[in-house]
Amino acid sequence: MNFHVLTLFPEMICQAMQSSITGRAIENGSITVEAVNIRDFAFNKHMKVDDYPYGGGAGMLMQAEPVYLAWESVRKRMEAPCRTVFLTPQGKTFTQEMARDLAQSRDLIFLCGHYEGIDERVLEEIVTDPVSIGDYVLTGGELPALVMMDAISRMVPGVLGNEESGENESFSAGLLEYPQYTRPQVWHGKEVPEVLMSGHHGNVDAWRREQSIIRTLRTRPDLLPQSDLSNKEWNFVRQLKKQWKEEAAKKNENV
Ligand code: 6GU
Repeated sequence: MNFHVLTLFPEMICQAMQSSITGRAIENGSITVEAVNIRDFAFNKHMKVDDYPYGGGAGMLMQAEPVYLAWESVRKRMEAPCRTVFLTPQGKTFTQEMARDLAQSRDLIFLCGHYEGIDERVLEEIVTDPVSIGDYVLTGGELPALVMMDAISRMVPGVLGNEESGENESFSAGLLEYPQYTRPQVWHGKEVPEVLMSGHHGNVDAWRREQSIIRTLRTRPDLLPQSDLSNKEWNFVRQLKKQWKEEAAKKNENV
């Protein structure tokens, strides 16, 4: 998997990608990361790449030509047409499913905007996938591009160890991850749940599954309809809801 990032802050991309698991993936050749500085494609002596918006309004826009030339410098080295992701709050919200889909490509181009945006005409010509990472506003597309490359890298063979699979985690079964514990057995007076010390794998698996359901119902109930719950587990969910409702009512009586 080859990532090509068009940005005004190439050092931000390289620094972050060279750390931790993505850093190891670069070293073992599973992924490559190329950061292309859009400013290198400025066509004036001041290296200026932004200008005022026609029609007025706050802030500056990135001009079409430097962005196009930067993109073209990457694209011309490629045999096949290549997906170009534009990081923008106006895009489709990034999901695990999109990560899985994008991980099928051999090359991906990411275009990071800055200032108040980019001239629409170049976006029309080069962008295949406008993507947002959530409903909040950031100062630029670099952090979102890093978020996406991290999530996509995990799906690439050879990036994670053999034991961990990119799919065998929180979102794959549609449930949140269960709580985990390591030594010591008692910390700040809190004991590790006894079932985990029992050595009974069946009971451990059942407890973990139950904890996943409890957590998901508590913080992300919206995920449950798309999860793989059995009829018995749905009954457990109904029982939990009833129990929590009663507990909340009792608490209200006391105030
Ligand atoms: Cl992709 N860009 C910016 N600037 N802000 C965002 C975003 C992207 N996704 C969420 N907020």
